[in-house]
Amino acid sequence: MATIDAQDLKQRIGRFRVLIMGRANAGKTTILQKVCNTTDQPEIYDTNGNKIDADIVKSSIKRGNHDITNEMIFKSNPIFVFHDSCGFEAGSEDEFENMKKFISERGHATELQERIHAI
Ligand SMILES: Nc1nc2c(ncn2[C@@H]2O[C@H](COP(=O)(O)OP(=O)(O)OP(=O)(O)O)[C@@H](O)[C@H]2O)c(=O)[nH]1
Ligand SMILES: [Mg+2]
Repeated sequence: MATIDAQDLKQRIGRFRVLIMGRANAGKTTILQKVCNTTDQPEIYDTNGNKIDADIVKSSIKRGNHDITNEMIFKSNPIFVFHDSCGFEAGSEDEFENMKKFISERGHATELQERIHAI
């Protein structure tokens, strides 16, 4: 069996992109903090790389406008890029459709950097 050197893979991929899904308050952010070995809150960026005020995101989650395309990054470990999907349990069809669209687009993205590597 061929082995892939983790360092080579890291070089090729550049950023390892992960989608995390789970109901509100499930412990998603906590798991991501553990993965990145940090207790920091993540920084959030839109698809154009513009930083988003975390308070704005929080209030928009409450309004149900959470954007799956936003990127969450922990400063201590910027190789991991996280996408947070939440809100299906509230019965939001839109959230669910957005998630499916996101996965089908990013699962096949030709740019390795854009592609989702794990869910
Ligand atoms: N007992 C216990 N509590 C946990 C565990 N993981 C997280 N928590 C707690 O559960 C609460 C929610 O954790 P978060 O990581 O913020 O959950 P989340 O899924 O990101 O929440 P939202 O972003 O609001 O949907 C926090 O108070 C955590 O400290 C766990 O494994 N066991
Ligand atoms: Mg969270």
